[in-house]
Amino acid sequence: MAQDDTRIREADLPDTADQTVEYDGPAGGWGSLQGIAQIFGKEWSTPTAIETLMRQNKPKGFMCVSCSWAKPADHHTVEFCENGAKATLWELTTARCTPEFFAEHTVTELSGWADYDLEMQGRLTEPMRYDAATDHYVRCTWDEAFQAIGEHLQAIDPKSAIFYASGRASLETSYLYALFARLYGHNNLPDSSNMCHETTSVALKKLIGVGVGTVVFDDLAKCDALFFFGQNPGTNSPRFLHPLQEAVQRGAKIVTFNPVRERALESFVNPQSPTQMLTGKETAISSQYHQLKVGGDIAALLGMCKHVFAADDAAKASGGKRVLDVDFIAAHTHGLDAFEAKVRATSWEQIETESGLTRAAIEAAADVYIQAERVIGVYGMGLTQHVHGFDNISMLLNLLLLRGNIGREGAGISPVRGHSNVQGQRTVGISEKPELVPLDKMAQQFGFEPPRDKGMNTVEACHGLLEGKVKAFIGLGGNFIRAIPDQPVLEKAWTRMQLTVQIATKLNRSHLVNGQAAYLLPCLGRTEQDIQASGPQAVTMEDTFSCIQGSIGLRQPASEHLRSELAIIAGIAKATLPANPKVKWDEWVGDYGKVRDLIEESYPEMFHDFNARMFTPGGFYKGNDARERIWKTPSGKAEFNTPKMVNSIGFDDAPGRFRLLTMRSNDQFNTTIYGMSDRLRGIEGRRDVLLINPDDIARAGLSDGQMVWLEADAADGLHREVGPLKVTPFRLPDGCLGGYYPEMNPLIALTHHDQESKTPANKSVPVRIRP
Ligand SMILES: Nc1nc2c(c(=O)[nH]1)N[C@H]1C(S)=C(S)[C@@H](COP(=O)(O)OP(=O)(O)OC[C@H]3O[C@@H](n4cnc5c(=O)[nH]c(N)nc54)[C@H](O)[C@@H]3O)O[C@H]1N2
Ligand SMILES: Nc1nc2c(c(=O)[nH]1)N[C@H]1C(S)=C(S)[C@@H](COP(=O)(O)OP(=O)(O)OC[C@H]3O[C@@H](n4cnc5c(=O)[nH]c(N)nc54)[C@H](O)[C@@H]3O)O[C@H]1N2
Ligand SMILES: [Mo]
Repeated sequence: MAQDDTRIREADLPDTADQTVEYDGPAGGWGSLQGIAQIFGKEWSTPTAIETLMRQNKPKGFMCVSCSWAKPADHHTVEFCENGAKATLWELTTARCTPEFFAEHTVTELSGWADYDLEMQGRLTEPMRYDAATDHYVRCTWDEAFQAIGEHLQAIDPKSAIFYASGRASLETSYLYALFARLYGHNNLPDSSNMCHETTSVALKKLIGVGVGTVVFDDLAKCDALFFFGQNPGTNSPRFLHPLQEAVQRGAKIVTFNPVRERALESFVNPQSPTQMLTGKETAISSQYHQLKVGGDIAALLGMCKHVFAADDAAKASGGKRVLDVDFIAAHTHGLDAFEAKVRATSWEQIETESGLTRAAIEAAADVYIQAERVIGVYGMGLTQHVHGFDNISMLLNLLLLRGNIGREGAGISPVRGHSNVQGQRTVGISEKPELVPLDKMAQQFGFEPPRDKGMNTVEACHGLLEGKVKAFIGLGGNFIRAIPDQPVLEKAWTRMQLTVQIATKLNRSHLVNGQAAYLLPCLGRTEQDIQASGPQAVTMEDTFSCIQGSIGLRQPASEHLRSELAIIAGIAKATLPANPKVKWDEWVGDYGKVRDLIEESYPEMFHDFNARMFTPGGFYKGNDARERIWKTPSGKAEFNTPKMVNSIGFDDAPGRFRLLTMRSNDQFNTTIYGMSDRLRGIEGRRDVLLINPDDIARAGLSDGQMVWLEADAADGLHREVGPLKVTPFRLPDGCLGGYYPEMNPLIALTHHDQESKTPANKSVPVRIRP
């Protein structure tokens, strides 16, 4: 779309009627522009905001603060989407959350406010200390904050501290944060990835030897078919819709498995195409859409594999071309026999019951798979956030391995990552797993003995907190308390900590639940200029396709008191740790290029010539062994995994028990709620809804619009409830309910997580409805 088209005023936009149940329009199109205008009204059309947006995701511009989608070398004039624009404008807001604001409201009062109202106060402007005597946040200087935090950290056992990171902070900041943790003495480095794609990091690492996807951006233009399992590009990675549309237009097939009919996977109008915008012509995206049961993916994938084996049997019998890639399987894989036996032993009847799909539907999907030479399997939280999430991912991998779809152009497995640098944080050492970090190298680089024991991940940190083992928490961004399961229980335990420190751009719930000493430290956002001793600084990020790219902020900072995340980490570290001639915090803050040199020294294969390559258009690729068919697994091969169960939910279907899936709306970025419109699902004006299909409404004796409560039905029997919620008819499979994240989080038991990675199982929570 031409540059002028971004200057749409609200008045130019068509009205959309309030629709409570279904939205028939396509994703993208005018609706996406209106979505931006509705929230940002005045702010969005100011010339400087437009100018900022035009620099988004471009070489020498800044990288989107929203998701981790690729920033292609061959970019569009407007290389941002509805949600990327919202995230940027959210950071550019003119509202300010100042010390005067905190003087007017006690923390207890603020903790009664809605999440939305908290963030609406705008950007934090000055470092604040919590004063328990008056229950207010009060202004303090940076030096006071650093000094006090350093003294608290010195007074406790380092192993009782948690250093959390939400996946936005740059590679430079993340590297230093992890280094600080280890110099101080622990590996307790959980990050948002522990609630997100940790299942991927564990499953893919174990089965193909790399913890990330094998697909690169260019593969999208070369595949013959894409299979979508539980990933919603329309809301969560909207720039994905362009390559999807192109794929459809050149004849590639898209097949979707999702309990929810997500609009963008059905059809799309490209806001970058003037013709499509004017004619309203949509591209149909999925050629098949399979609305399976929540947790039904293992069964659906077993069924597809069953059909592949049957087709191969027929080919063998008739002497035709084999359907299995037998050469690939022989040379590159291990474990086919056990897996094949399981597939053959699983009946179609069981597959149909567990998936909620018919045999004919599953066979139709498998036929697309068989006919395609090059296939990409895409997935998101719909596979990772289950009790048997590991097996979900392994099943998608099994299907791909049967026809050699890993390690070939135009084919592979593609987890779509969340936060803009969540994958990169893991790459440069933010990990509770010491075996993933080059500790020997770092010992040498910085002349110290790093801790070698395993640290706590997110769920373990929460258990540690409940057991009283955790004494201090530092949050590098994010909204930990709101994102985790069992929120009310953990909030109570939280206040027993000796120290809590939050580094943030905006006020959120996690800042209102404080330890005995608490600090709220405001930082620069990625869109803002970061000037240090050697001049303006750039930072780097890794996208979902493992490409690393520089980002330069250009805006005037929201307040003169803000410091960069890197400078804040360095400030705390310097006040905490004894002097070490090899650890030069001031020098590193003065020139981030020196931090990149350190990263290069620690990880020479991925980061050679880091400073020289950081502005490579499209980013530089860090490499991926599985893509080269080098399998760094114990067997030296890619592993078929035989699932022990046929669904991923980890509980039984008792009478009256439902499977609740927690979802993101089109108007939110995780716990940040931009507004009350879930346009692509036709839900407007409220988030306190319980989505349920009309048959289940009737069966449960409820009525449309009735207010009800949800109660957890967890194995531990503890009482957990959320409500009241408005019963809202919505096309979902029988026995499945939908509700919004994070409002539903008090219903999720901390112990309800993926068995292998401990990723909370947010997509299938056992609940009951109480009228
Ligand atoms: N605008 C916006 N963008 C975002 C975010 C945001 O909140 N807002 N969050 C960012 C982050 S951190 C992340 S991790 C990503 C998340 O992006 P996604 O991975 O897309 O995550 P969700 O939207 O939580 O869920 C994805 C889909 O899984 C489906 N699903 C639920 N249960 C099942 C199931 O059992 N089987 C199958 N096959 N599907 C299922 C849901 O209906 C939904 O369509 O997005 C990132 N981008
Ligand atoms: N029920 C349920 N729970 C879930 C999920 C789900 O699907 N269902 N999804 C899970 C997933 S995938 C994830 S990733 C987690 C998300 O968990 P988090 O990453 O912890 O949470 P966010 O909501 O992304 O954090 C938002 C806050 O980050 C701060 N912030 C924004 N920009 C910056 C910045 O540039 N620097 C700093 N320092 N701070 C900044 C702001 O203060 C803002 O309030 O939630 C998980 N929880
Ligand atoms: Mo995420």
